[in-house]
Amino acid sequence: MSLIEHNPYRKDFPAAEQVISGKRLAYLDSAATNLKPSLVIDELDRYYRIETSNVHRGLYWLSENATTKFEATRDKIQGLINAPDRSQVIFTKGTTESVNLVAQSYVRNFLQRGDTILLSQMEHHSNIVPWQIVAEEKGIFIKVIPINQRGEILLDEYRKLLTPEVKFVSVVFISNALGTINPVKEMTRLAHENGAKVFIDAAQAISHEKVDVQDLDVDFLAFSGHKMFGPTGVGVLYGKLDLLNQMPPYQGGGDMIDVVTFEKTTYNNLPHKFEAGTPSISAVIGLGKAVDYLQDIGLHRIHEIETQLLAYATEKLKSIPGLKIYGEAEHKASVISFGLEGIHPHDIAALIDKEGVAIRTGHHCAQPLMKFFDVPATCRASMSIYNNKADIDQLYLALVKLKKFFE
Ligand code: 7TS
Repeated sequence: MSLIEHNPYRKDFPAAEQVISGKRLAYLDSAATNLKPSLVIDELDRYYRIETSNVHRGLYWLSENATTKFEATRDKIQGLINAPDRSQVIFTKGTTESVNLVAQSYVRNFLQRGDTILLSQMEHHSNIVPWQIVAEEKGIFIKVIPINQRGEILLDEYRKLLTPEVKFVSVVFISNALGTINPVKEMTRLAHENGAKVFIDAAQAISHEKVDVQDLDVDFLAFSGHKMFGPTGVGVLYGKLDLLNQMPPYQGGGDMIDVVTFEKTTYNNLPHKFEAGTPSISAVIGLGKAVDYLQDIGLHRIHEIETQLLAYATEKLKSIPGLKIYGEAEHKASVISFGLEGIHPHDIAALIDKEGVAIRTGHHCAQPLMKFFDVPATCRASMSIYNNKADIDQLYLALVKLKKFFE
């Protein structure tokens, strides 16, 4: 347990070591957004302090420098996810916008009335609602892949659902609410055998798991910069080239055009066809540093720390009488959803906040999942590479104190 006793990466995150209202902070809400390492913060500072300028237009040094850094992030992301071509990396605002882009540009144009989309019971609202909006309009059906009480997808039921009408499957790689790591490679293979396209929501997976788009053979994949140690306001959509080339633009504006006349406009090539307007330049440049940071540490090390954190936290929390954990999948990331018998989750979060513990409480943007477990909300402690044993001990002691208060 030495890695989580003296976590060597904690010092890289200035926000990890702070005192709020007299209490040491135990930040256990990394599934919502993770803390940022100094090298990302410094890069943002440099951009705003010295290197500010727009991209893809100026012929002066500052603009060329910003463009070079901006496009370098695309190359880094291409390497990170092993995309065959850099033009398959499209910058969006985040996972949510990436889903909306594919719903509006692909599903709206390439699915027909009577077709079916499959989603799992554990999806985040942003991997439900954008498909629903198009489905309602176009007369497309949505069916749900069921899960078991441990929070695992029922693969046999999924196989049965794959009928010829199913043209599209969208599944989360790692559940934000349960931590379940889904068998997305196998699910993609089965969907393809059925002739369906596959979208993977890798919002949580990108900082915990190997995400190799060629190995997974997915058609589309999305994630957000702020959940991989990068800034907010930027995310990525990856797509297969033939699909992206066939798809019409999602939004119109500057940068996405080739020639504009009032009679007819022609569009730019990939990836710019899908990047209308001034992008979140600082966020993209900062994201480049986040990729460097992730790769310097390496997935092996991330797994090592997170496995220790999950094991220790699970053991501590389970020792509290009346505490129930939701989601005990065999393959699970460092997320623990839980409830305490007789105490509303919101009371738990509000009271342990007074002890310096930051966790998320609520439906985690996964109301259908809460309905499945028949609870209005859960508490969620989610851990990342900067957390240590003391953070978990602080959560444990705050919960024990809270239980005494309610007795
Ligand atoms: N998909 C999953 C699995 C997520 O966890 C989230 C955000 C999203 C999609 C949407 O990402 P965004 O960056 O576009 O907002 N999840 C959470 C969460 O668990 N708590 O706050 C945000």
